[in-house]
Amino acid sequence: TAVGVSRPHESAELHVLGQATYTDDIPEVQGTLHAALGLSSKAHALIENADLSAVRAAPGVVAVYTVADIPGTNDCGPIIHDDPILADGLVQYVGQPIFIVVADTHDNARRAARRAKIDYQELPAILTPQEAKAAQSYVLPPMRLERGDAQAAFERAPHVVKGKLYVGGQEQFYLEGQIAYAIPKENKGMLVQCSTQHPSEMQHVVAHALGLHSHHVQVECRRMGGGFGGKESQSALWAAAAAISASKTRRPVKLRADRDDDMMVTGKRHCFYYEYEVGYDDSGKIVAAKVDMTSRAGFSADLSGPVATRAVCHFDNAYYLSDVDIRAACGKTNTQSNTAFRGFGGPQGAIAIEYVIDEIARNLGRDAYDIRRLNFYGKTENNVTPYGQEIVDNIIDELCAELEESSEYRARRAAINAFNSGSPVLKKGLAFTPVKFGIAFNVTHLNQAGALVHVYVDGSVIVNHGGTEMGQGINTKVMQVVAHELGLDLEHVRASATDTSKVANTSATAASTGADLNGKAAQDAARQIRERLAQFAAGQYGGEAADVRFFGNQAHANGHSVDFAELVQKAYLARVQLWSDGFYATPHLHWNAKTMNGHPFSYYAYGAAVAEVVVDTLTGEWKLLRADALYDAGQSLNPAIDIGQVEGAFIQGMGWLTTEELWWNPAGKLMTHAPSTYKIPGISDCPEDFRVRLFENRNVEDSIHRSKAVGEPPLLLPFSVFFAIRDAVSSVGDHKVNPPLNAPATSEEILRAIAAVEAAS
Ligand code: MTE
Ligand code: LUZ
Ligand code: MOS
Repeated sequence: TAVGVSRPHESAELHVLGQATYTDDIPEVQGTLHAALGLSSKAHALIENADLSAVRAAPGVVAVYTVADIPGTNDCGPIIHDDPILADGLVQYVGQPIFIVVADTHDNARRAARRAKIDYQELPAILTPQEAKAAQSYVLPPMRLERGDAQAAFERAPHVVKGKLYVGGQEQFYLEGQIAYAIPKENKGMLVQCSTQHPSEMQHVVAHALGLHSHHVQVECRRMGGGFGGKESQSALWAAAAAISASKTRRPVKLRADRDDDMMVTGKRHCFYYEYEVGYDDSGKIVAAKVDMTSRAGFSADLSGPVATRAVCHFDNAYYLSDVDIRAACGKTNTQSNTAFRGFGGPQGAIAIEYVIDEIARNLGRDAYDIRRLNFYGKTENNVTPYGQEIVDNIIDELCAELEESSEYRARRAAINAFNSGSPVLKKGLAFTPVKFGIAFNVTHLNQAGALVHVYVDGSVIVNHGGTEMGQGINTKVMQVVAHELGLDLEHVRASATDTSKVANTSATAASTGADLNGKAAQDAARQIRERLAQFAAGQYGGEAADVRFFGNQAHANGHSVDFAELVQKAYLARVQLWSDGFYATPHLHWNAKTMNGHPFSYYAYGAAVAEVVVDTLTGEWKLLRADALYDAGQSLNPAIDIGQVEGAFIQGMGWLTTEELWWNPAGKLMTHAPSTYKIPGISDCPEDFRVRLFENRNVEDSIHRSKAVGEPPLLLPFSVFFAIRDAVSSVGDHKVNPPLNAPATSEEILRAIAAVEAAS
């Protein structure tokens, strides 16, 4: 069997040999030009005059384009069309593209872009979610989900905890930056090779920008060097700018962002500001919850609406909240337009309730893990989410029990208490946090996928599907599914680049659904070919088509075993169709956006983690000593890849909550726009003792081979690191004071929290 077994990533060897082709590695067509973007230096201003003569006169410059040169629509926004490709008289953040310069080389284009002389008339700028909330400045109408009667429940609640929290954003920091290479083709055609999670959206945006139809535009992506959500919608600007330039010059044009431009121009994970109020009883059971979240959406809507919806639908995390009032608003700010990032609002929703539970535990003098368990969803009662979905696959108790034991949580808690009582400067902390994550696009119609499987006459197989490879291993998994369906070893199957001319109208590879959706679509295609071959084999060897089996690179029919390649050869001569399309649409999904009620998720993925840290209370430095993570991948299609996903997400989420700090200066310029000032985790930040395992489970939903998605949910596992740090800080005050710790918990933030605890003790 090809599924359910660990297989190396299909490109692993190419990756390590440096032979995997990324967009910038594609051999350039003769005559290729290079573009760069001219960016706004003001956060909010009217452009009074743009003098681009020095740009035009710069060495190597071939052309300069502004909004007036766009043949079609000046828009690269998904869903809501409020994202100009080039600023049209108004700039709304520092870094907003104003013009495109096309030159003979990449360096000449970048040097020329800096020569612009632009006069601005500055306008007042809003930079933070708090300011946006105060000014009621939103990119979309605020949303609200209510269940029960939170107000009445508060009046009955024996205790109430109330507070504010700020959780910062995060740069995707894909290793391969944004890039697009546009090549004009005959008869208005345009080929765009780009690094994108969403080739179909790039096709639509480019077609509109050029005033063409979708059939004029072909978008291809072999692979990305990471996307992490940052190339779901925001690869569009680069694709459009390259295509506009190629269309005007009638020459191939490549636009490759350098890291600083990439970080200045593109959106990131939304930071969130919360005001919360939660009522609980003497045992620590939550009886009422109210939260008001405001995200920093940036200057336009982009995907902020669905991100906020997912935040609302993950505020419960793994907990039954009977009476709730959950509000979310997308603050319009004069900053980059924030976008998808692994978890897509889910982490931002769930961390708020975890923060509150942490406080309830401290207020009651109890272990936070015990308060968490007390509030878990039930199996047959207390099992309906605030948005009305019944949870039918709850395994959080079993999963946590297993991790509690394997991590030796209780014994280590006692050991840490003993250590801390004898250690005045170094303080250890421990935390156990659970995850429940809903799987499906919360926008129902996006839950569809297509695939195309070709069996060639020599018996080799190629699969093309609508998903994109960003390192997560979707191609490997889809190849495994196809190989399994046809009874072949994996090396007989190859995956081709994602291409809008092969599978049409695809969804973004996002919401962790890539393998779920495209795996099912590819299975559907392969199944049809297998059924035709079975029919043919039954005709050749007798017996029923339904009894023909495919395994071991052979077909087994009525006592005969025939090599797959031989059967294929014969079937071809008999004019049997040896290729097929396939399609899949996730069943049972519905959602009412007005009432925020329905069945938005196909199933839930679960997990839990335990983290142990040591904090130096004099410097704020800390270290993750040990992390244990247990994740429910259902019947994993490929355990090795899934464990890699959990490890990567854990470290990435840890970076978000600890060291990765985005900082805008008072004029609204992002100052942390390079790795010199923006600290992502390095290998030395990974715990020496890192124990990641998959929980034995089977999806109750009919997912592809009963597996579960893995891409995003493990990003929530390092909540355990954040709360372990908070635990260590809280030991400074004998766990009697709730440390006011915002994220990221940088060393400075940790020192501030320690000072606050000391002052209150
Ligand atoms: N893993 C790698 N190596 N690189 C990535 O860019 N993106 C993540 C996750 N894992 C990403 C990754 C995100 S944001 C998503 S939504 C999923 O992969 C998408 O892929 P899948 O749906 O096929 O799991
Ligand atoms: N919903 C979601 C979405 O849950 N995840 C996504 O990545 C997404 N992208 C676009 C629209 N809705
Ligand atoms: Mo992932 S944030 O859904 O691309």
